[in-house]
Amino acid sequence: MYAQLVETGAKRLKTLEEMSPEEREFQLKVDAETKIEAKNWMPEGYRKTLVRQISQHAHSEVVGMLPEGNWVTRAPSLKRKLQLMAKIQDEAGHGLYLYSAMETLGADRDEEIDKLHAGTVKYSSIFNYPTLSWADMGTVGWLVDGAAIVNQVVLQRTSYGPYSRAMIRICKEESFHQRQGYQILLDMMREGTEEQKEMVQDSINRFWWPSLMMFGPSDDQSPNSQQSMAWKIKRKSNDELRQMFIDQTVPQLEFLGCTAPDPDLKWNEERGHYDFGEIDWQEFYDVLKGNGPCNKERIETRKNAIDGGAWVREAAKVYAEKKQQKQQNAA
Ligand code: BYC
Repeated sequence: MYAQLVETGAKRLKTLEEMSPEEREFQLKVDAETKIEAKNWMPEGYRKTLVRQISQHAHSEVVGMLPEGNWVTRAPSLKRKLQLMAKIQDEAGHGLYLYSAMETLGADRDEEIDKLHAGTVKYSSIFNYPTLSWADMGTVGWLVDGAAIVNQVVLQRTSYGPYSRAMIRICKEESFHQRQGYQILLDMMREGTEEQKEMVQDSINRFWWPSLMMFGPSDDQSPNSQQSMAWKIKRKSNDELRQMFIDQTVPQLEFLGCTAPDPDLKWNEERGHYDFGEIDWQEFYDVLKGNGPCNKERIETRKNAIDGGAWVREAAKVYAEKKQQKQQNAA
């Protein structure tokens, strides 16, 4: 029904009548669930919103490798080590699909990565928390990938074709991630020592609230949602997704024999949903501002990885150029 936001004191969306013919045609296409493709006309705001969201998403996948990378050398068995490495490699792949989807919108990958390193763009708040024990590998897989799946399953129906197709593939891999995480926790709870069981509960206590924050601010505090929903970039609101996540996660939590650090968490028969306590939004915004426990360390590590890998990129480029030259000479 609506396309672009217009400033009229209070922010509201343009009506179809207020739109230019191009904007109207675009909006009707979105309303009819026709995917928007890279070469189609699109409002500049739509393009910018997608570049912002997809690049943040790509950065999250890449920075998201670091908390788990922390435990590769300390995995308790070869099987667990291989599973963890496979998961981390999948996250790198997700970053690559997403950067590619972003490039279809005319954005430059190197420029966007430079912005990440300069601290001027965001990535998911969750990756600014430390992974302190092996149980965190289970909790990250179960809660963090679990929250990511709830958000991403819906994004498979996002209006921009390349993003939607990247999401379909990513979701398949995320399901494995979530299950391997849950299995780690289940094994620790069923076969572990008392100390290992306590480790699981401690890990859940630390990751519970930050996982709920992954869905973003509540709907009335989310500046981008109204427009993104109208453009069908987002298909469900932050609060709707958060509630879906809680409803599906609490039975899994109970099955583990663990609890959430939330005294207000209880089933509400009337609503048909779990009620839950107030999220500490101050903590969320502090992390977004760069003041989370690991923000500085994460960016430093990414910068060092890029700088340290410069010689590999350089060597690969020279090799490719030489190979091409050889082929041309032979032709
Ligand atoms: N962290 O108006 P809002 C993964 C920002 S990684 C940081 O609601 P929007 C995985 C938001 O960007 C999962 N920032 O925004 C990888 C905005 O700031 P700007 C990553 C956040 O975009 C490895 C401001 O707050 N998933 O799967 O409509 C291992 C206001 O928010 C966060 C995605 O990126 C946050 N949590 O909605 C394991 C999914 N929340 O840009 C797992 C794709 C909000 O205006 N993204 N902000 O300065 C989305 O679905 C949406 O961008 C969000 C936010 C729901 C996250």
